[in-house]
Amino acid sequence: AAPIAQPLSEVSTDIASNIKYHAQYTPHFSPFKFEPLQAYYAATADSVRDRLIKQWNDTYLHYDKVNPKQTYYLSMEYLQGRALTNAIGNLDIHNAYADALNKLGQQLEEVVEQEKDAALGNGGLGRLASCFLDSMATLNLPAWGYGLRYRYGLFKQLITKAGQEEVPEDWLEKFSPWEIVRHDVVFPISFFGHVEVLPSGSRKWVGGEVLQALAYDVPIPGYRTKNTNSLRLWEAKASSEDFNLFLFNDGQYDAAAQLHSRAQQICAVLYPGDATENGKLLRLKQQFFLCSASLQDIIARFKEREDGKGAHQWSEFPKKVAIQLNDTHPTLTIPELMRLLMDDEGLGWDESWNITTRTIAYTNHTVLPEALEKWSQTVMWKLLPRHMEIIEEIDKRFVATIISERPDLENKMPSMRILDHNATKPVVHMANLCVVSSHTVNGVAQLHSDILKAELFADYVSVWPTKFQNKTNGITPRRWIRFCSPELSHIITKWLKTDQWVTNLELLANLREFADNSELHAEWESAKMANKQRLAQYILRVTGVSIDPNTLFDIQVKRIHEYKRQLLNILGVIYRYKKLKGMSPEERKNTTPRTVMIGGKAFATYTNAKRIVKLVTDVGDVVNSDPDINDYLKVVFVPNYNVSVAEMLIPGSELSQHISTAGMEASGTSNMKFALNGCLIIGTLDGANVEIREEIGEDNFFLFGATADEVPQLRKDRENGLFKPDPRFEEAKQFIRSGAFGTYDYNPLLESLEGNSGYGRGDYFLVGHDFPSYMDAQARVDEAYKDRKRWIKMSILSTCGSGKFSSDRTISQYAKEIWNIAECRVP
Ligand code: 26R
Repeated sequence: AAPIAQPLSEVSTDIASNIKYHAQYTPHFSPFKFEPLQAYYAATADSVRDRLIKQWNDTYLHYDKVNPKQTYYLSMEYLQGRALTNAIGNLDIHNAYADALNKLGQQLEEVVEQEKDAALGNGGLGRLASCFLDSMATLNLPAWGYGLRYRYGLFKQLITKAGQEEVPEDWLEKFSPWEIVRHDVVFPISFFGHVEVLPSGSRKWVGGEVLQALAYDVPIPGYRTKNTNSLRLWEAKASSEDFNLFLFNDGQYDAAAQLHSRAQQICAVLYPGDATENGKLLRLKQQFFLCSASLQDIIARFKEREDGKGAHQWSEFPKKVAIQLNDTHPTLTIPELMRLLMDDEGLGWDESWNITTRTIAYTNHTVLPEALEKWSQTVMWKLLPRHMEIIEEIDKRFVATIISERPDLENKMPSMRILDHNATKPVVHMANLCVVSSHTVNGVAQLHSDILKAELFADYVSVWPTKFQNKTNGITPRRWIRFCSPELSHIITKWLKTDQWVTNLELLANLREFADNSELHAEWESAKMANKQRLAQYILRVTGVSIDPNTLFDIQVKRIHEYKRQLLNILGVIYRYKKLKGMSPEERKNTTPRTVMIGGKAFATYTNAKRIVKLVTDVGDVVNSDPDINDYLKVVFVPNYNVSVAEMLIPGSELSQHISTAGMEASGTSNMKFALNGCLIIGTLDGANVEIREEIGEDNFFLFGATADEVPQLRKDRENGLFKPDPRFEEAKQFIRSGAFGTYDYNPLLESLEGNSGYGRGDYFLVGHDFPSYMDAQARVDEAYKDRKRWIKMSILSTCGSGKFSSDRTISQYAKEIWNIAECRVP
């Protein structure tokens, strides 16, 4: 029977005393130097953790008893952000915690701010993994995440006079209250060594360097359900036997602890720079560490659940285990599973191959050639000799099968096979290994999946026509509207007369019937205004720039990359500035005042991306201090864009830019977050934009630019000298050259837009081609914004059309169409 609901005041009194208990008996800070907010953050988190641990144990026991098929999501990245608001929101105890903290003289909002973001990811791929975890738990799916516990996640971005500077972001400085170290979950991980042939003829990988993988579990609560899944993060350690006491006592401290320091390197940083051979080796070690530890854990659990006495049937494995590879980063799962089955469990090749291919599925997240992983065979032979043998065998058998069954494809073999011998440097094509060894391969938006089938994987499609699927990305509506914009959420709930939309996002469509209702308009506008004011205060605090909430808030936030075309955005701003300068004060009054915000991190060694950051800040300095223009245009670079900053920016946005060169952005996911929050999109027909536009209606989307199928011809035309630049484009570039934004050398950036071809030249990303249609679309934005009623209606319709983009929908499709797993609800 359901327990009788306790009144809020009683619950919050219990919580308050629980928080006080933790402040006293789980102290993380000296009681003599009591720092209230840190202390309260820790105590509050510890008290939430008690509830999570209870649910999490119940969930584990339930899965153990039912023994359902379970999914394991393997990812080198998770961009979790903060956990507190999400945890109390999902546990449905937000108000009680706010109340309890009040009783203790604290503000929940302030306590929440004390938590550092867990930024164990770079961008879209990592944040997608985190949204998926939320949906898997919410849908009561037996599905866990596996990843690495990086000591330092994504760097912190400082903006100085010189542009972007990177410093380590110490998310574990004070410890994380959300992780639970599992001293009972440890597996050995080997590197290097050699392969021995045993008298039986079977092969064994021996010797080398052996480290230990230690598990840290982060509980992942579902929304309003008991199911609480795990994100298991591995940390690398050396064992005490590897500590040489003799050397240490001899004063040779470094030598004494050599393996300990090597172990520390493995999880030291997210994505170690791979420009050097050392860096490449470390990244490969990280990848193998994740794959090997996770597989040993999965296999141990499979054996345990099957009967625990060694009577398990290996043929059952694919019926109990689904493994999803988040891009090619965990590809080594494939040869490692083969090795464990053959060398440790004694199965033959065919049986092992059958199990492996029925277990593993692969998601592709990019078609950019520079992001397709290729590992040097030499490095792989050294680090993982047995795995290279297995990869060679997979390659050999694949080639043999194709030659015998599809002789027509013989001339395609060089691009289809896994090993590339022709290159001066022989490499392993990880994507090819994934395609050959997985039962299913998917792209992340319809257009992207179509491009995979038509281009990157076209030859495989003719061999395995049913292997390729689409799973359009999604985002969790809990974090990305319910918790980050309570104002808008309450309005939605009020008009829909239910809060079911939080787990059934398609219900948002029912708001359409009120799209013209003036009462809703007034409420909608005031919620948006409150969010804009909150954002303005934040911008003032972190940049010192004061922005006016009555202007159009125009935002582009994402990793800085030439294909994402922040350069197009800022060139448009520069042109707008120049036009405003040339207007009379009267003429200016007829323009739509805008605040343009751009944010995102540039990879530390990506020079052109850093130049773009510098250009945006320089333009901002000039425009914001120009008294003629100030009221009509401001330009802000938002520093250190991360999940928490996104939670502040997105609810306060009115226009957001998703303007990549068509065909290059696999999906995009922030586009979904903005649209859900009633923000209009200016964008190209790229990635998920295509589907967003379909859902919210073409009238509510500011479209411009070349389409993906036009791009190759446009590039050819350009090479043949057929490109005629628009005078507005020339004017904007000339304005930079004139020194209007300072003396920094922008020539390399400008040169990338000039010429007809060549590396870093020839405008590969078609900024010049799309510039005129972009400016036209911006003019349509200005017009639409002047008509308040029309704009608010469009904003409401954006939210109404966002139902498809819940990660609950995405994950349900993975569960049904790829994993073949079902709900396993904790009673
Ligand atoms: C191997 C290394 C060079 C590397 C390449 C690329 C490491 C990390 C990446 C990240 C890429 C794969 C990524 O984040 N892709 C993004 O995935 C999102 C989720 O599917 C998409 O929305 C987004 O369009 C895509 O760029």
